[in-house]
Amino acid sequence: SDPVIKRALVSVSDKTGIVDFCRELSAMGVEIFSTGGTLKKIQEAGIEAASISTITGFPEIMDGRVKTLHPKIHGGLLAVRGNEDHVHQAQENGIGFIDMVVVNLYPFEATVAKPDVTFEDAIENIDIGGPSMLRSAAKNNESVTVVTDSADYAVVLDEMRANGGATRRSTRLKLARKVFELTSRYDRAIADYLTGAEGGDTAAAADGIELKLDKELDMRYGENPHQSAGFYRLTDGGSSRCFGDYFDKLHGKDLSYNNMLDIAAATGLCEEFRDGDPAVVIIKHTNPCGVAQAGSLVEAYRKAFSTDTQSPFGGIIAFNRPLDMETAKAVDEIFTEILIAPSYEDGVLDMLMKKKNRRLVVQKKPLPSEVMEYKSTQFGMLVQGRDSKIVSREDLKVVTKRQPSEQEIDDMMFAWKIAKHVKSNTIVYVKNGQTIGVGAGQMSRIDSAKIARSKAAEAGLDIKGSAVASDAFFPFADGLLAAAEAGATAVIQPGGSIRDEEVIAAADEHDLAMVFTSMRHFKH
Ligand code: 93A
Repeated sequence: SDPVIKRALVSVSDKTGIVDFCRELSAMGVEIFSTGGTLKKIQEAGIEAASISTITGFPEIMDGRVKTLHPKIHGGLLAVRGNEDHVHQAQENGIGFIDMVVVNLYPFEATVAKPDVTFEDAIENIDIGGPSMLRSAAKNNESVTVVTDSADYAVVLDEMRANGGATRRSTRLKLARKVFELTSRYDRAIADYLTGAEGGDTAAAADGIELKLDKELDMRYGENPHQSAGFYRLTDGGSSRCFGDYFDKLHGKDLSYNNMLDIAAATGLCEEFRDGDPAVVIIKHTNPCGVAQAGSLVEAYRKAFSTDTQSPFGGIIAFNRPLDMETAKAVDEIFTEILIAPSYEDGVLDMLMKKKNRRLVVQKKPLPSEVMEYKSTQFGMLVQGRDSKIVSREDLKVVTKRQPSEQEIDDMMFAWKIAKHVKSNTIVYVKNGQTIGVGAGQMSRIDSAKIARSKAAEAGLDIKGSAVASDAFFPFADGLLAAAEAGATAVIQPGGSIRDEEVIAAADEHDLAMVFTSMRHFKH
């Protein structure tokens, strides 16, 4: 028969209706045990109740992180009443049965929905003891009644009154099912929040989050003078970021809207070379017009600049090393809008500050890699995780008869890192750690390839023996044949076209070495 409820454990964050419920339980002779805040509330209402500590013999410790996690609680909930061994062990260990659990959880979802929630705050609101009691009670639903929804208080009371102080089996089962539905939702919310905090599964993490924008910088205008604009600190879920967190502007006029986009493009690409040799990235209208890596910063600058000696005027340059005097003097030969470096060596700032309009920026720390990216349209907002992945040498799959040489692999890897940061369609030629030609943002891949090739010719750079990267697969052999004809000997591309076989055959025919990355890098 249904067990009469004699002892109840009550621990609720949402205290709605709890006083009335406990008053009725108490009137039916149920002994009530409770945690800190809940106990206070029901005792203040004049209802007889005892602290959980009278059961556990333990105080609430670690700021309440451990209050009900104790064998005297879980033994009392989980013991199978009809099992002699269980009953015997309970007696031996001074464990009294608990027949009812009334628990609702720390408001995790409400907490992380707050725009200014901190990560610590979110973590503290992960309830451990509550779900544990709910699960123990729900597992032992044959004997234990578990109530987690204040909407069920009245139903449970009615049933107890009609049933000699006991609930019915069907009700206990239904209540147990409710528990596991709640705890799985609860855990899902935690996992989603943590994914958001690490920037992973964006589709799940972005749902329901609130974005908060706080003006950080005024801007004279937007992309064009007739558009108003500003720069804002962005807070999304658990993370928050603004320009000043990562950069200091040491000199020059206010940064403009377009400057911000170019700084993002320059530093985003430069970070691909954070750990390697000295590297220089020259950006114009968010696309790289020259990138190089060399034994010294000045050499890297000269190589990057030689890719295209026209476009860098009014461009943005990022360095992966402290800016030294020799490089600074080379840079000073032309007008540059913005220089971005991790620091400036002695005397360099003074020299560079002579040009009033040139902005000098320090990047204080690496940019966050796993943040969500937002792009607004007139009809809503797109959200995606960052394209933070880059293939490693080990990921490259050689698909041609000819294996690439070490130099070709180096150049293909270098070209691939750059291609990721160029607007699609992208074709990048690279030789000896230097861009030879960049074709960006064309509607057809063939046109990007033509532009890359003609840029190389214009700059008088030898494209023969270069590596070429394509941000997405070559749909036909023609693009590849054009690259071979231009003089490329190695090709890096995602692969995955239905005509891959044709493309590979063409590569073999021209003695190219080609690798597939199985990852594309569209950039719109
Ligand atoms: O921090 S906990 O995970 N550790 C526990 O041992 C514990 N026991 C109950 N949270 C715990 N609770 C939760 O405390 C309950 O789930 C309930 O939400 C809350 C009620 O606390 P109070 O009675 O102090 O307001």
